[in-house]
Amino acid sequence: MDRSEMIKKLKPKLNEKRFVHSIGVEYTAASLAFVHGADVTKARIAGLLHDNAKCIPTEEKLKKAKKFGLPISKVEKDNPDLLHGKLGAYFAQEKYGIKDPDILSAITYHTTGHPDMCLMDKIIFVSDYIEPNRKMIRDLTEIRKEAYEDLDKCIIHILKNTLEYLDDKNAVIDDLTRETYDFYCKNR
Ligand code: DGI
Ligand code: FE
Ligand code: FE
Repeated sequence: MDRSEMIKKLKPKLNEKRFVHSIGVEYTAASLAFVHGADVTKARIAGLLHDNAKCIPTEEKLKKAKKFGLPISKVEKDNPDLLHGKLGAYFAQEKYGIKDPDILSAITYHTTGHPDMCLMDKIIFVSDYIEPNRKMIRDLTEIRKEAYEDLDKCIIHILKNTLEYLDDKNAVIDDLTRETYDFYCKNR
């Protein structure tokens, strides 16, 4: 499937803001792939498709994940929006014909990250946070700079701020989010 076909399929699944964000992640992922030596074409596809399941209503996410036999943790059951990565990877495979494991993994883990990410996982995780249409959040200028200079430092910074943000909101923190943070702090 070429890019214009993917866009034709993707656009009606998203609202305007989410579509604009997805294009932003596509190009940000391409620029990070230039700098860090990853496959630019794969980075663009993963970026474009990463949130393809984001706009499915919350309870529908849970229903669909069950229907497709995807693994669902307790935290995901209680916060089904967290499932949009796993569901997105499922649809990438089934609806967009993506077979590449790097692309599917990057989509799966883009919200929480996971310990010991491969380069493509890191690029999508970071692009999602720094793309130009994101509203300015704390440290974003510095985090954007780190993305091009020191990817692991950037990941730690993003996770630190996300954990603080979730803590302030008293949101339940997914095990993977904390495990990812601990892993990258330990491995510096
Ligand atoms: O889908 P996007 O908005 O582009 O970005 P995303 O996939 O990173 O999702 C961001 C949301 O996910 C944000 O509201 C914070 C939330 N989130 C990230 N990690 C966790 C989390 N929510 C909970 N409850 N637990 C987490 O560990
Ligand atoms: Fe997302
Ligand atoms: Fe996103």
